[in-house]
Amino acid sequence: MIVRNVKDVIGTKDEVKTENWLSRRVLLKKDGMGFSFHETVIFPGTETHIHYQNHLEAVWVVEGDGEIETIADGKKYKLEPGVVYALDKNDEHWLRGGKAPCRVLCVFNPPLTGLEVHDEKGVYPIVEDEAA
Ligand code: 9YT
Repeated sequence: MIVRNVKDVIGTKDEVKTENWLSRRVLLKKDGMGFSFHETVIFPGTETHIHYQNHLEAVWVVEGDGEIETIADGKKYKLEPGVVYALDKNDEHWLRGGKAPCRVLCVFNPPLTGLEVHDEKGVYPIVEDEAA
């Protein structure tokens, strides 16, 4: 059995920070679960273009606020605690931080190795090596 505390990920290579968000990757591909599991904080007032062409992601909002807008149809969805969204069609979207830091729990299938940061098209590449 694997038992971890997110506190032990903070400040390690598995805490990935960008200008718009930070991601604490608590379970990764190397853990053999078939998915990865992260705590992500989206910073207030930020806007991130995301298009996970190689991954499915589900997101559970636990704190703060924000918005997503699906690019294909321009629909906007308010993010607040309790909201869950699933990018079941690899949906391209804008992710916007609100007034308070938005803390979410995310699952990725296939699992991230831990190295991934969005490229200029908002995509995470498939990483084949086991460097994580
Ligand atoms: C909600 C979302 O996709 N935020 C970007 C970071 C991502 N969740 C990650 O890499 O953990």
